[in-house]
Amino acid sequence: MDVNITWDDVPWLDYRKQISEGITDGEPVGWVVTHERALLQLATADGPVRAELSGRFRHLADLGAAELPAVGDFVAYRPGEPAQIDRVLPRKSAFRRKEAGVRTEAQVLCANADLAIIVTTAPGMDADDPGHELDDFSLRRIERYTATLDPRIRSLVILNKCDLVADPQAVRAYVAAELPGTIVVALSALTGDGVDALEGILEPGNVAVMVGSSGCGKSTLINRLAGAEAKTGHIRYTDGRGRHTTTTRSMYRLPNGGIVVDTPGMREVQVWAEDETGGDPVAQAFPEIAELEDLCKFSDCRHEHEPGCAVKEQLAEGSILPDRYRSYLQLRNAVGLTSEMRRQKARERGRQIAKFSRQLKKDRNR
Ligand SMILES: Nc1nc2c(ncn2[C@@H]2O[C@H](COP(=O)(O)OP(=O)(O)OP(=O)(O)O)[C@@H](O)[C@H]2O)c(=O)[nH]1
Ligand SMILES: [Mg+2]
Ligand SMILES: [Zn+2]
Repeated sequence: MDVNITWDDVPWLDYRKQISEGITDGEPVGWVVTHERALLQLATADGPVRAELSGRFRHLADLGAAELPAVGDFVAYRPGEPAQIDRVLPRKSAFRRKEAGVRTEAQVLCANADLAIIVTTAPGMDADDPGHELDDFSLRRIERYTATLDPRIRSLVILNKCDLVADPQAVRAYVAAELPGTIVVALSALTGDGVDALEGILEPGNVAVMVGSSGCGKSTLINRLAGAEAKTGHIRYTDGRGRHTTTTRSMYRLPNGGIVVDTPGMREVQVWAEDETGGDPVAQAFPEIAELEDLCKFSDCRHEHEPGCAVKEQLAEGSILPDRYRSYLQLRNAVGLTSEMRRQKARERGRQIAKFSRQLKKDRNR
C-alpha cells in the first residue's frame, strides 16, 4: 500500500478551523489514507503508521454504536505495531453509500470530503434522438447520487469519454438543462481534452471523492490528473475480461496539492435516509423544486394533490420538467421508507447498547 500522502499534505489546520470539539490536545492523531480490510494506513506527524481498530472499538462497531473509520477520517490512536485506533474524530462530512438490498445501514465511503465528483460516461447524441441514453448514462442515476449526498459536500458531474461523442459541448448543455442546479463538465480522461476545467475546481488542500459505475473511467481520470505524481495502477487487478478494477479506496495527492479519493465502482445507488445535519438531501438534488416549497399554500404540502401547490403550478407551466417532478416524488418516498426502517433498527440497537454498558459495569465491579 504505497500512497503519496504525507502529513504536510493533510488538511489538519483546515479541519481544526471547522471542528473544535471532541479532540484532546496532545493525543496522537492520524489521517486514514487507505485501508485493506482491518488494516489501516495513517499519515501522521510522525510519518506513516499502520493501525488496526482496538478491541473495544470493534465491539462498539459490531453493535452499531460506532461507525468504522473510512478514508479521510481523522482518528486518535495509541502507538504500537500495529497502532490501536480507539475512536474516530468528529467528521465535517461523510459520504455514505447504501448497498443494494435490505440492509438499512449505509457505509461511509469517504470522510471529511469537500467535493463529490460523480463520473459517468457521456450519453450518445444524434440528431433524431437527442439525449438518447447510451449504456452507462442515466439522468435518474445521477439524481440518486446527488440525493444521497451529505449536504455539506459540494458535487459536480463529469461526462467522461467525450472522445467518443461528436459534440461534447452539446452533450454537456443537454445534461445541464435536464439537471437544473448541477455543475456538469464534459471531458475525456483518455485524451485529456477538457480536463483543465476540472483542475481549476480541485483546490489545494481540498478532498474530492470520485464515484460512479465500474468502467466509467474514475481511475483513468485520477491518473490523468495526478500525472507523474501517482499511478493508481497498484490498486488494480485485471479481471477475466482484461479490465482493471479498483478494489480499495485510496487517496492521491495531485500536483497542485488537491487530494482525490478513488473508489470501486458501484453497481447501483440506493437512496436512504440520513439527516444528521438536519438537511434534506433530496431537496438539495432538486433545487428548482425545493425553492418553490415556501410558496405552496400549505406548509406541509407534499406537492401531490394539494390545492395552491406552487410546484404543481410550475409543472403545468412547463418550468419544471415532468421527469424531474416524478423523480423527486419517487426519491422522497423511497427515503421515507428507509427512514422508518432505520428508526426501528435504532430502537433495537439502543437496547443492545444498554445491555453492553450494563455488562461493562458489572465486569468492572467484579
Ligand atoms: N474512450 C475512452 N475510454 C476511456 C476514457 N476513460 C477511461 N476509459 C477506458 O474505460 C475503461 C475503464 O476505465 P477505469 O478508469 O478503469 O474505470 P473505473 O471507473 O476506475 O472502473 P472501476 O475501478 O471498476 O470502478 C478503461 O479501459 C479505460 O481505458 C475516456 O475518456 N475515453
Ligand atoms: Mg477504478
Ligand atoms: Zn406544493
